[in-house]
Amino acid sequence: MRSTLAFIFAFFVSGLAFSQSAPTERTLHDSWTFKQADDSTWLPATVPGCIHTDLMDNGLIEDPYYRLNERKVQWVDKKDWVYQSTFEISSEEFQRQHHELRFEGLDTYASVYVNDSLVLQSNNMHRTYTVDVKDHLIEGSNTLRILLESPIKKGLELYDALDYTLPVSANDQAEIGEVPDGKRVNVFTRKAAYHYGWDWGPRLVTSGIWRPVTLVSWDDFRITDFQVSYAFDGPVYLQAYIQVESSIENATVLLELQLNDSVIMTSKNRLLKGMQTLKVPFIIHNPDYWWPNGMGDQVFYNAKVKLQRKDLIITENQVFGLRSIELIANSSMSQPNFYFRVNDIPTFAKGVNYIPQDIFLPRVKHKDYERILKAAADANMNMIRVWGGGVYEDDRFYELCDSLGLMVWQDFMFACAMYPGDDAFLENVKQEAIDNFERLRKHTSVALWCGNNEILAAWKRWDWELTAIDNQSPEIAERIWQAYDTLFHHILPKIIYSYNSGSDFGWNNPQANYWASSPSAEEGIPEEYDKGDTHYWGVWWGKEPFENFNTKISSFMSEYGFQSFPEYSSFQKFAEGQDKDMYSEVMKSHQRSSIGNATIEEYMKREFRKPIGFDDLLYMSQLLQADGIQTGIEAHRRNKDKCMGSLYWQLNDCWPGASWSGIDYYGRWKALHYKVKEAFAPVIVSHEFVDGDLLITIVSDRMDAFDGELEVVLSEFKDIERILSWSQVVNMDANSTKTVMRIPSAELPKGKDQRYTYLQLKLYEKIGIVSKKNVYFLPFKNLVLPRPELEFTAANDKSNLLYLTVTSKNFAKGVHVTCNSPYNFSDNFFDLPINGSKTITLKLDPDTDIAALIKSIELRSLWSSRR
Ligand code: BMA
Repeated sequence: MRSTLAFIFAFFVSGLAFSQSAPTERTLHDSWTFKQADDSTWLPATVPGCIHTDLMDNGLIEDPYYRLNERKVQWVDKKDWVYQSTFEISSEEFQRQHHELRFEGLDTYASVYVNDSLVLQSNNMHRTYTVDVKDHLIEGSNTLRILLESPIKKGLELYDALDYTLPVSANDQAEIGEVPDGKRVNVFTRKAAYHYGWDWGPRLVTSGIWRPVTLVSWDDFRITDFQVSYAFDGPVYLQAYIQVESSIENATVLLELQLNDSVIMTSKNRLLKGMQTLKVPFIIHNPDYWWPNGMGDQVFYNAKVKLQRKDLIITENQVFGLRSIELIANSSMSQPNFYFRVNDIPTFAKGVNYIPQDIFLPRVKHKDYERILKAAADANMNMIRVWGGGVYEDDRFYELCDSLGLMVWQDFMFACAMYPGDDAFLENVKQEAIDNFERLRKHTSVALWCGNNEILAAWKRWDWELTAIDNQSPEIAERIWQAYDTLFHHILPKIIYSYNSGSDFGWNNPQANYWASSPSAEEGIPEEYDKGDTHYWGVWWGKEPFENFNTKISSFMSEYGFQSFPEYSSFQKFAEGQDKDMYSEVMKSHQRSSIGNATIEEYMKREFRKPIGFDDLLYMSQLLQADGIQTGIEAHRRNKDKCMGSLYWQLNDCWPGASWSGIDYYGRWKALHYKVKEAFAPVIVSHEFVDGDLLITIVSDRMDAFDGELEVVLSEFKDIERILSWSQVVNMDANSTKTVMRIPSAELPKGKDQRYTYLQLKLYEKIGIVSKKNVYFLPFKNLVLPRPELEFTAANDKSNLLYLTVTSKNFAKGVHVTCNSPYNFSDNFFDLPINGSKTITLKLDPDTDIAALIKSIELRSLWSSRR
């Protein structure tokens, strides 16, 4: 009796003290400690974070990016680690009806304990796990403990349990990882593949709580998803889908839908216990569309849903742009047969491949996403490929792509390896795909879902299939292929298409596009040049000349690239004076391509004379890379009638070293990024030598026609700026390419010596020059360049910009300006004609010591760098 009374009293009191409130989300990121599982010393930890950064913060390991330190920390991934924190639950919070813990990223084999009860075991860093912890929480202090088991130990168990061997590319640097018998275990663990090493990154296999941990509490009902779908038909017909979970039966709620702050619909709805989807149709007349960068504005609508029952009000927002993006991938042999039609306009994809910005992912902050994606948009790109050996990126990444007009080619996270095909593995990746598709499909920018990177190519073209048949057996080869077929031709497309059709999951438009493998001709058919997308690696891996970019052109060039070194100021951040040699241990270790430094050297010998010093070598490697990739981009764009995409490899780095990137790990733009910006400009003048004749082509991505004038000036490097010139009126249609001038070989260079002369191509419009380019008749090593006699003046005004004017007496190739600033100049690595002058700007922080900054400015050009 006493206890019944006490219960009634407690119920009454709590009923008085607490009324239902809206769902709350509280991150649990404070007071974490960690230790090695078989150790007893707890040390402070950062969550979200990872084991390597915690060990660094506690002074237990040195920075693995510095010199050869990576080798000293390979023990870390062989250990198990434990993370622990406590958090308070107030009596008010305790009384809420539902409590869940949401883990947005556990890396990777995690056992989660709440107050010593095991509540979750996870095995996939790409998934979000949500667990009901209502029965495990107590009022007052609660303990959250997470055991993270070694991914290498777990990987080896799975590797040894399999009675055949899965082909895995050498990007898994098992030898550096000191894994017994060099076993490549990365495919067994749903963890970012590049953590195990790649040909542009170190091997540092992390463990950690790498994304937020949140306590979610709610009463009565909540909105679990809110999505707006639409179809175009003059006006746009939309449907808001509000997924609601209710723990009470027959609750009447008032639903209100707002669009851009105006109420467009209210209704009464009866909620059933459990999950349900409320649908609200509406129309937008005279819609404004979302356009990719360079084609128009990125217009967004803001939908807001409000559910109300008595004094409990729950709201949710969804920002969306209206656009249609169709992947046209038909099997016709006429090119282009693979391209994106955006709002009914065939759109040339100008872009790049993106890799994670750090091995230690939680170090990548919002400002880093902003910096890198803004750099992509500034370089006139409209597409970015999130490559399949990394991670499904942070929400912030996609929000920025939405607002910058960068369409996203999203790979699922599978790259350069055959994967297991057992039921547990397939179920795991199915859930991973659902989690990420549901999270990312809301983003206007997501244009394509691609099953994997280069796996089909490896199986069919790199002879993995034949090797599996020869070294194992035809039956085993068939089993390996079956796993591929099930995953990429059934599980993944089924998820996407069922959302498209609305059948299984209740959602539909905008339609998502799926492509099974990059590169491929069509499903299960490997790369062919006249079908589908291609990765062209004849330049670099095949040592083919840069000129081959002019002819090796497919419908869609989704990868091609060339390496360079980071500049000297970046080198100084990860190495020392004694490492100043391309073949020093440190420089070799910060180069992970099997053919790396020797290939840079070989191409450099084709184009340039020997660099004088080590810093000259770094600089010239960048000019070389920029020239090569610019040749590629221009060739793809000139052939827009048969090629509709150019995504070079790669935008950025995950650590400091030699790589194909255009922006180094420290955010420094290489020559490549500046040249990409020019090569992807809406209108370009471009050239190609065909049988010795010079062909000049204009490419326009503009949405309207324009008239202009092309001028070609034959100049000397010294003495005569204008020997002779040609001009031609040009009329360009919208979204077109046109060869506007052909100068026969006999006319070039008009009796002058090719070693002393070059051509300046300039395209004028009423407003002035819209595009320009220099053309040389010989490789740079054969040109007789004069001393340019460079000078500069610097000034700043109240706009927090430094204006730097560089002048040259004679022609200067590749003028590179450096100084002690974390920012990049507005332009760099530019050429100057005789008596040339160029003003560039640099952002200044309010506390910049301007005099010291100006003192640190240095200029170089090709002339001063080579023997
Ligand atoms: C491509 C990518 C990566 C690799 C790059 C350079 O094919 O898919 O696997 O880093 O080549 O080799």
